[in-house]
Amino acid sequence: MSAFLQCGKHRLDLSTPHVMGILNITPDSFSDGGQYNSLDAALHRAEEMLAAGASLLDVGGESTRPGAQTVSTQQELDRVAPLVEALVQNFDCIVSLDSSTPQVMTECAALGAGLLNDVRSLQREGALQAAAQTGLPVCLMHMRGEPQTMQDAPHYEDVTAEVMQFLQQRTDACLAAGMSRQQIILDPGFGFAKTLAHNLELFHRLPQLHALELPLLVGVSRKSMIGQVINKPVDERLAGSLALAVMALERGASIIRVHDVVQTMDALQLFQAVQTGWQEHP
Ligand code: PT1
Repeated sequence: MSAFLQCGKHRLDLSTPHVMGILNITPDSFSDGGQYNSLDAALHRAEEMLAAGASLLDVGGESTRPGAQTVSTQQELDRVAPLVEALVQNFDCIVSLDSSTPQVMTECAALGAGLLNDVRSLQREGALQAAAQTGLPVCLMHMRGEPQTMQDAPHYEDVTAEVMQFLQQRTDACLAAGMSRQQIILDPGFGFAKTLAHNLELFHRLPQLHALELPLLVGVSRKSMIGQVINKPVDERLAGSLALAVMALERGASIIRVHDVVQTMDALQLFQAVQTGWQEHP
């Protein structure tokens, strides 16, 4: 497996794990200066997450949580492009674009995005070609169907085997489109077309995914799979999210996608200290 990802001009060292901060774009509410205010708020949030140690910031203009509606290409571009541009101008960081839309990938890569994160694994018409053209690394994630309907009775005979088979197929499609293995990250897609039992089994069996010999990204922060176990609302899932973050690190994940960067970096540093630093602390 390659020891790094070349994210445009930034090189991400994969010999240690990293935190990807989720940068939400609040849709502009009212007329007066809404655009400036939401951009300004996002930049402040970005600054905080980078100061806390995030290696990447994930920016998306489409919600993909269960039941979410799709947005038009123009809407997505209007939301995401100004933020990608401002992040690249203001910070020396890797901007990950959370998008499935070829035109958005192309435009945001030109603005300096460093990673393409697609929950649809480049299955939209023209997405493979657009992504390959950028030369950027891609994160391929497992999902079935579309966010709007994906939680309607998902069924698997063997969720781990079927997720792996899907990710292998999408990897092959990327290679056929001219990408190299050094550009590919895999993500089992927690919370996407999976019941709680599927999510838990997949998490338990995460080490099996290393057979694909590619870096893994895990996103479980505040998700309903945590809520279903501890019976708590989304704003009370921090400790649960941290528990799963550490378990994902133990199972070899390279990148953890989270809302709470400060707390996850603490957990990651403790993980790292135990992994490598114990000899220096007699
Ligand atoms: C993810 C991910 C993502 N998750 C990647 N990108 C979301 N690579 C967006 C719930 O059950 O895991 N990996 N981009 C957010 N999606 C969800 C899905 C949010 C499910 C919430 C839930 O609560």
